[in-house]
Formats: sequence, C-alpha cells, structure tokens
Amino acid sequence: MYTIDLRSDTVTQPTEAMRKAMYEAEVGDDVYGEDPTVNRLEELAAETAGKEAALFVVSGTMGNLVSILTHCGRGDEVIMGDQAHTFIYEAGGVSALGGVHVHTVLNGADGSLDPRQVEHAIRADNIHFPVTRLICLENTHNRCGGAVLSVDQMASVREVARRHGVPVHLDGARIFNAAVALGLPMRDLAAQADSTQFCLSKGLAAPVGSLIASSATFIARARRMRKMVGGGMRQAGVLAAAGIVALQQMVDRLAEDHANARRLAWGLAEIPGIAIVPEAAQTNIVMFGLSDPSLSLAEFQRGMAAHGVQINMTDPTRFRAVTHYGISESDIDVTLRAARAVMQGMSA
Ligand code: TLP
Repeated sequence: MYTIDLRSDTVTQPTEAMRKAMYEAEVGDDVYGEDPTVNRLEELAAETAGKEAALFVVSGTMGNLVSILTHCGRGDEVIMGDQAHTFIYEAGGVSALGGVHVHTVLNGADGSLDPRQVEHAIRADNIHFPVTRLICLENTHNRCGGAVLSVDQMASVREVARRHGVPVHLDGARIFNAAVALGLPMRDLAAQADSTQFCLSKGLAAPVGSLIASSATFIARARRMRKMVGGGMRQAGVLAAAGIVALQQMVDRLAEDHANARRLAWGLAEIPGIAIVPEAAQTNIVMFGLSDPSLSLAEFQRGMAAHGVQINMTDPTRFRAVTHYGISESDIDVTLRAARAVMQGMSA
C-alpha cells in the first residue's frame, strides 16, 4: 500500500544528487582531520551559520550533548524550556553522561522563553546552588508545533544571558525552517547564540548528521568531547557529501513543506471533531487533537494507518503530522479525505 508518512521529517530519503555525491565522495580518516569532504562540509556549515568553525556529528542529539558537555562541567546547571527536545527526548544524556543539572522554565505556547523567568532562574553566587553555565533555546520549537522564534525573541534572552555572563546554545535542529519562514538568512538566527547545532537529516533530507557551529576554540574543545562520546568518525565523507548537497540544494524548498503544512492545518480545521488552531502551523509541523474527549486518539491513529497515513501521537491529547520532501500537495489531500472518513466512522 502507498503510505503517506507524516510521523517526522526524519523519514526523508536522500535525493538522487545526494546518492551521486556520496558515491563520488573523496574520503580520508576524519579523526586525523584528513577527510576532505568532511572538511568542506564543516567549512560550508561554519560559513552558513556565520561562525568561525563547525563540527560534523552523527545526530541532533549528539550535537546538543556535545555542545552542552563543552559548555558545562559536572554539577553545572543549564536552563532550558520545559518543552525542550533536550529535556524530553534526549534520554537525559546531559545529566547521565555529563552530570549537568537541568533547570527548566516554562515554554510559552509559541516556543519562547520569558526573559524575566530566565533571569529569575539564573543562580546567585551562593554555595547552596549549582552554577548556571548555559541557557538553551530551540528554534523551530518541536513540541510547540514547529513554532518560530523571531530574532527579537531570541535577542531578549541573549541580552539577559549576556548581562549575567552566561552563553546561549541553540538547538537549531530545524533552524532552516525558521529562517525560511522568517525570510532571513540562517546566520541571523545563529548570531543570537554562542553555539548552535543544526540537523541535515530532517527537512534537508540528508541520511545522517548534524553540525555544531561556534567559535574556533569552542569547536576544538567540542571535537575532543565528540571523541569522548564515541562520535569520532573515519571515512565520514560519504555522509558529509550528502550534507553538502543538503545545504546547497534543499533549504529554499522548505517553503513547499510549510505550504503543505498550512494546507493540512486549514483542511483539518474544516473537519467536524478535529481540534486545531490552524494559524499555529507556521512551519512544517501540524499539531491537532480530537474535540470530543471521549473519542480515542489511538483509534483515530489506527484508522488513519488503515488509510495508509502515518501520524505520531505527541502526548495523550495531541497528534503531530510533519510535512517534508517526501510529501506532495496531493498527499495532503489524501490525508484530509482519510481524516474526514475516519472521523465520520468514529462519530457514527
Ligand atoms: N526530533 C525527532 C524525535 O526525536 C522526536 C523528531 O521526529 O522530531 N532537536 C530537535 C528540536 C529535534 O526535533 C530532534 C529530533 C533532535 C534535536 C534530535 O535529532 P536526532 O534525531 O538527529 O538525534
């Protein structure tokens, strides 16, 4: 059966151009710094992000882990949103592996952090407290429905951080979605953070990999951290080659994913029984629920799967559908017809 996989943009398949570049990639041992394709990707990533240097890592999770371990020592504290991917979905790695203490502040529904709350969370110099060493932002914000943080929203947190001498790390897994939605170069967003990680293997469709971008000294230290967590790769140029294509060819087309997400959100809003705020679909993520609390979300999910449409349940009350390179406008129309049929069946 033809399936429409809206579970995540991580399911994207490499493009023809990526496969060709992977086949042809010139490679070497990257732990010796001798893989020319990895070096080229890291230079391109640094330039794109407007930073001095960049480091290729295997995943977004490793990008955040290595960045946080580079910023923080054992017993230090990192402030992040209570809906942050790093807090919820990264297996507690920063605490388990780095002994880093996580201090959450509430995320707004728009993914933002209130700068006053962040300032309140920064610890005073007192032997009872851990030392606040880092503040993390996420843009776009996954659990807040792909919400985009504006430059001003980021800058307001940066300003507090700077006043207290605390650096900012950006989980920019989908930073290009934010940049395309805002019509800005990605570097304008990265400029609001001291370090950022961004993913190649989400909407940009590369098979593997993320980059950390920051100052040259930070990246040199992060390189050692990456080795420590087992992320030193050898002939990784075969992967980096796809990443170069991702950065060069796949950014502007994210606008199509955003248009498809809007089409899905506004279409779902017309289906009786679906609870959604369609205006909230700013990028490629659509969150929705069922308006009748007695109806089973699991049943709806199964019904959609029976029509060949896969969606994820983010929590017991919400579904997440993510548009991406493998999803066309007509797939959205099929999805909407399936949702209408499933809702009719469930309410009958
Ligand atoms: N998110 C995945 C799942 O882990 C939930 C997804 O399907 O959306 N930061 C953000 C904001 C992310 O959304 C993700 C992946 C990561 C970091 C981690 O990236 P990977 O999966 O490459 O480790």
